[in-house]
Amino acid sequence: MANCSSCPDHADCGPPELDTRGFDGVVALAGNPNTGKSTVFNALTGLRQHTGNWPGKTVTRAEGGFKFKNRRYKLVDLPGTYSLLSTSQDEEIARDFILFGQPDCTIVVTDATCLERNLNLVLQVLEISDRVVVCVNLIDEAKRKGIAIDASALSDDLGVPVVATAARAWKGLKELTQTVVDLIDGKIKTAPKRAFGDGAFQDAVTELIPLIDEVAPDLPNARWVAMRLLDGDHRVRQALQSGDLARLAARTRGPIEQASPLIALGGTQ
Ligand SMILES: Nc1nc2c(ncn2[C@@H]2O[C@H](COP(=O)(O)OP(=O)(O)OP(=O)(O)O)[C@@H](O)[C@H]2O)c(=O)[nH]1
Ligand SMILES: [Mg+2]
Repeated sequence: MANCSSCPDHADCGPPELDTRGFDGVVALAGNPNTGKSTVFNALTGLRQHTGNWPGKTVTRAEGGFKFKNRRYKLVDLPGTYSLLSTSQDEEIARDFILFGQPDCTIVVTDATCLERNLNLVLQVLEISDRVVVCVNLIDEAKRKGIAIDASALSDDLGVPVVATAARAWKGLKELTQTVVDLIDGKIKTAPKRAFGDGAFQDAVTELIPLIDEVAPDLPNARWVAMRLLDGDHRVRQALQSGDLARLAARTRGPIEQASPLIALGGTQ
């Protein structure tokens, strides 16, 4: 939006680059389309947001800040996606930000009325990051439909905290924020559920990781790259071979998300 500069928080927020000065942490909001990400974003930021495009892309990025117990966190609204694996710009942006932008926490907003479908994305995010909180939103709508969600059992299954919310009515948002902050502070430990595959797959992943580490020593998640290579992801392979993945991994958070290298490299858009 062109009128960012008139916002009272402008000096503290400042797009287009992700400027984290003055913030105690960065929180990303991911989720399938229409699950209430923007509703959560607006509630937490009090509608104070800066929007611009993701650098080099036509996809809108909304950033805002929220305060919790005298600390300030930057909140980044990622594009709504069903997956992090395909070739769409939105999926690449979300994936690159979670992987290379290394937010201190990623909230995956899910729809309680069709949770199973949403868990596909949750599991993919868990492959990439262990700093994840699952927000089961639209819990009011689920109740209306006779669907009960056992957040505690789901949390045990996923290995990360799960918080039920009805964001439009502001229900559960304080617990969500507290959980995010506790996770950032290390008071909550996670053990994300990850796909292990069969023995041969595991052996291949184990064999690949040190080779990837050699080529791109600072990669935040070589295991994920190994899995993508085994899955035949040609853009990841090209990015690794060309050295772009290594260059990307070596950068700091700010400049990292100025490019979405796996898109830039891949050709298919
Ligand atoms: N009943 C109910 N409706 C909600 C809740 N949260 C959001 N909504 C509604 O769900 C719709 C989608 O919400 P958004 O916040 O726009 O969802 P989004 O994930 O940002 O959607 P995209 O950006 O299009 O992917 C809106 O009509 C919201 O008012 C909730 O907890 N309960
Ligand atoms: Mg939205």
